[in-house]
Amino acid sequence: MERTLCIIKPDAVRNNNAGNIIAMIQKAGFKILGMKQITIPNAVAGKFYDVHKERPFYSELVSFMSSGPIIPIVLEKENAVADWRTLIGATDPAEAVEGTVRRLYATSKGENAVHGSDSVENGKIEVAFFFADSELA
Ligand code: IDP
Ligand code: MG
Repeated sequence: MERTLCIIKPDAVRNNNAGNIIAMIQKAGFKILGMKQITIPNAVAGKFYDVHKERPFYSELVSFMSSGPIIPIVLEKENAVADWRTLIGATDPAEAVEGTVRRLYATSKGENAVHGSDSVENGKIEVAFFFADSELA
């Protein structure tokens, strides 16, 4: 079984879309192994997105991700990483396929409702960033 990290981002929590997104996750057959609502300081958001530190949108992204509560969720399923990316849709909601989370709930390329790990290896690293083993069912 493969694991991936989902984060319901501050825009989606603020807009009360967390419940709808969790329903989509469960309908798609993912098992939720861990979930919590937290607010992270700028420094923690900066560390999580360290790989993007040279990108022009980095500081905007870091302030956004620390602007309010987020809900990190550990998902498990066969092919979890790729299947969650498919359900999320493209980074830019204007390019996201009909019925995807971002098409439904994202407002812009930056404020795009959810995160998904981009590889199995990064999934492991990102799960460990937010959860201790003892927090996972
Ligand atoms: P992904 O979330 O689809 O994997 P990445 O390229 O890894 O997209 O970018 C990480 C996050 O950075 C995006 O989800 C989005 O919140 C933000 N981001 C990406 N590109 C832009 C941009 O051009 N402007 C503002 N924010 C962006
Ligand atoms: Mg990414």
